[in-house]
Amino acid sequence: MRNIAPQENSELEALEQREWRESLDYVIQQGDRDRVHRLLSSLRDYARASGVSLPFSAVTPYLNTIRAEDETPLPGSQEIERRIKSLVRWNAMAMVVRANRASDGIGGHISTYASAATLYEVGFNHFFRGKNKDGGGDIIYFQGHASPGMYARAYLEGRIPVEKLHNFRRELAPGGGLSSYPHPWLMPDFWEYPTVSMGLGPIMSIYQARFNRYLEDRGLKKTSGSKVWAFLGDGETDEPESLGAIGLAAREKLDNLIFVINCNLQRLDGPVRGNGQIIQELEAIFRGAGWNVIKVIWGSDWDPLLAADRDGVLVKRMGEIVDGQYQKYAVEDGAYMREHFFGVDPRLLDMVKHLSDEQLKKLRLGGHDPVKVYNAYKAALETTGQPTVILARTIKGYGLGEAGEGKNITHQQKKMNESDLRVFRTRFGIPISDDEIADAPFYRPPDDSPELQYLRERRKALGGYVPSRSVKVEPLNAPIDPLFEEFAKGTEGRKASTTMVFVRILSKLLRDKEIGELVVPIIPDEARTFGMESLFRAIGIYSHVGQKYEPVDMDTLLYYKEAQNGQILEEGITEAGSMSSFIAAGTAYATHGVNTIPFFIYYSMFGFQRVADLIWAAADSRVRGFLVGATAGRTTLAGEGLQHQDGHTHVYSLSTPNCLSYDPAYAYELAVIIQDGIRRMYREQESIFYYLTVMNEQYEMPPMPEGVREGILKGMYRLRPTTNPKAKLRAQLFGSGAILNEVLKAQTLLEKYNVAADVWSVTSYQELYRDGHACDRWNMLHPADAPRLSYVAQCMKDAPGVLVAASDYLKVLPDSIDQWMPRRMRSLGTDGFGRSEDRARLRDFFEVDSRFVTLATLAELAHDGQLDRKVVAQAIKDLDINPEKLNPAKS
Ligand SMILES: Cc1ncc(C[n+]2csc(CCOP(=O)(O)OP(=O)(O)O)c2C)c(N)n1
Ligand SMILES: [Mg+2]
Repeated sequence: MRNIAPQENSELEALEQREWRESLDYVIQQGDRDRVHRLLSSLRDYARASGVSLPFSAVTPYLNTIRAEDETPLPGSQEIERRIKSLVRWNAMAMVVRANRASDGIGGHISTYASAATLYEVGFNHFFRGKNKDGGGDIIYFQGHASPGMYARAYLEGRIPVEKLHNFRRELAPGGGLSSYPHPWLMPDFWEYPTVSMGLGPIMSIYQARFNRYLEDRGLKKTSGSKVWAFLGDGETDEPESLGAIGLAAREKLDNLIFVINCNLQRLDGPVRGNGQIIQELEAIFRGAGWNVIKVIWGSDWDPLLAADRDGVLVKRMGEIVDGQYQKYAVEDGAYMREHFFGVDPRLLDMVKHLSDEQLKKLRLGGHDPVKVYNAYKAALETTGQPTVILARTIKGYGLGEAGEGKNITHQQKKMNESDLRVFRTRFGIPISDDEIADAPFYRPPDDSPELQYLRERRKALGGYVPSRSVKVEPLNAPIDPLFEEFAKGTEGRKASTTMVFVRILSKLLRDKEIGELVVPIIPDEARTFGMESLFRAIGIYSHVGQKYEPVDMDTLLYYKEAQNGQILEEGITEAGSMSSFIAAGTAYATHGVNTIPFFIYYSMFGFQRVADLIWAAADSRVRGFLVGATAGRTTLAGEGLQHQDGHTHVYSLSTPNCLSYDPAYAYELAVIIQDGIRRMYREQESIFYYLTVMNEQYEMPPMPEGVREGILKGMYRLRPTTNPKAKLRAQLFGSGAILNEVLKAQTLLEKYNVAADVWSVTSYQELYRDGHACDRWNMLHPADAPRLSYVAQCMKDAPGVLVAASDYLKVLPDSIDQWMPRRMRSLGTDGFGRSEDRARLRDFFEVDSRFVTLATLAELAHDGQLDRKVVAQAIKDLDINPEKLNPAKS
């Protein structure tokens, strides 16, 4: 090979480049872009095959994805839309300012909505479909901190009266107020999806989009007309939940899903990526995951400059500025921009010499330009086979000027002084006089003004107002009671675990003609652990594309069957994703008018402990369904040890007000709870959901005693009274879940010490605790009425003897109902870290087996002066208990 001198080399290269470009131009001019695609791909493959390693790049230049030449003009009146937007801006700002004047420190956010106003207004005027549109309308996750903007718009729409605006963040004010953020629990006619815990909106929206497909594929509801929009902040993308499921969205080709990320480059404290570029970073991540990425960085003002950028110097300059510096340009004046942005290259300076400093300052960014945003949304809607993410560049606190625009403090800005208000008013042309401005009054033009007429007409054409929540679902009246009858009989000598019983209940429900199709089993890669693999074949695993392969176990009875009408949502190892599916299925009664009944079955340890915030969002969403924590119990799940043995999720679950928690021991208890749950949630339409723990210890399931149904549901009932009620030494023993059997054994052991004990099954300390407090509260508030008796007190009215409770959970659970007990109660529980061991040793270690229940009862009797302490000391020997053993609560 001949050596080419560098000079000669670059000339040759320039020539080559020109020739190649001309060839490409020829193909482009033919108008077939797919051909260009194929050509370049084949060239790339050829280069690779010839040993040329091409650097990987997931990013495109720092430019808008949609070229100006490819844009369509905004339909409708841009001018009226601008005026509407200004009014919303003003009222949103005034709401926060007024709230903080009325009540200093009440909070609220001005700058989030200020930066996102165009992103929302283009949606409201052109895209967001309301419930009256075919397909049920769009599902929209509004960014939580932008809520003042949504309220301000609803005020213009006439949906929220001005009194409520006065009471923003004052929900307890007479007449009610507006909740700080989107909370369906608090505003059930308005908000549909809670979003303010950052990261949850994005992941919920992904699984919602997938669930929409599921409903359609399974013939339950036609949803293909509906889009799922998720609006999120750029700072929010740091939450693992925000990006953690984007792979699923691409894999499932969810073209019904659109993310809009408001890239104002700032979060609460300061820049999201001061030293980097969040837009480029997100582009790479989303493109890598297989999403369609649309960048909306520059507004139309920049189009002529870019058109004049023949050498690519402007594009190069745009791409080399880091976000912290871009933020600086936002707060500085035009002269600074000229000097520091354009000043690095005479060609750049030349490009803007016709623009004044003021004009430079006003060069709009893409996210503030309705035409750019409109075209991005339109392209997203037209995209097939992929979800779309729109990365829109904006300025945080846009329009606040000196009061906060682009400043690091802007997120926390809640106040505006008179001169700030005046500037804001003038900038957005709000007809409020100087005399009134100091008050920051709300402004709504007359109903027949062009703005309000336009706004109403647009919403009418798009199918009604959003956000708006209305429940239009028929109560489920199918007779389900016969399904549960067999469980009252017990297992007639056979051993079974409550997990096995649960699977049997689920299978029966699934086979039921009327409600079977509504059941949605959700499992995060744990079906075999829970013995649920028989469902694979019976009802199939949902897959939009069916099964494109021959499963290795095809010749077996229980093969791994994927099907387009499959019913199980086998989510893989993602409790967060599964929980998001649970929320989608458990709120379908409101979203889609379909009573789907989700059962999310998971390792109990990886539920409340891992995804409690999503469970909180589920509760806020008024979800219905059953969370089933399987292989539960600190000492019942043998072998697994510290990370898997759950002895505390029942304590977590108590914190969720509309979640009913149960720790049942027997088949009939579980059956009664599920049966009643379905009645309450789907027939009575109560907004509650259930947390049930089921265990893997197998024992005989007894038949259901007479008259215990109510007790099971209320939280406790007398299971086995003593045969010797007249005995001198008496005790009441309380057992739950698998530990109930230990308590029953203790009842027999205690007979040797002449102690006669009654045994109670406690199915829910949480329900007992809630009832006790509700009762006390009522009594406190109604001193003239006959006092009510808590359910615990009613049960214990004539129950003699010392009180000892044992469960496989923290001692605090029994302790929580101590105050309604007639005497002090001694609690045994599993405080501490689990161990890898067998059940017997674990129960000895945690001091919850029959021996410890016996010992605790004797110790209580001695404490009471009814028994000589020597008997207790002897019992310690008899029961082979080491008094110097480690304290499990601390070791
Ligand atoms: C899980 C969670 N952590 C922290 C917060 C507190 N918080 C509220 S807004 C905010 C900054 C938001 O920044 P970004 O997502 O960029 O939104 P922007 O307001 O800039 O649009 C933070 C940290 C929260 N709401 N949720
Ligand atoms: Mg931000």
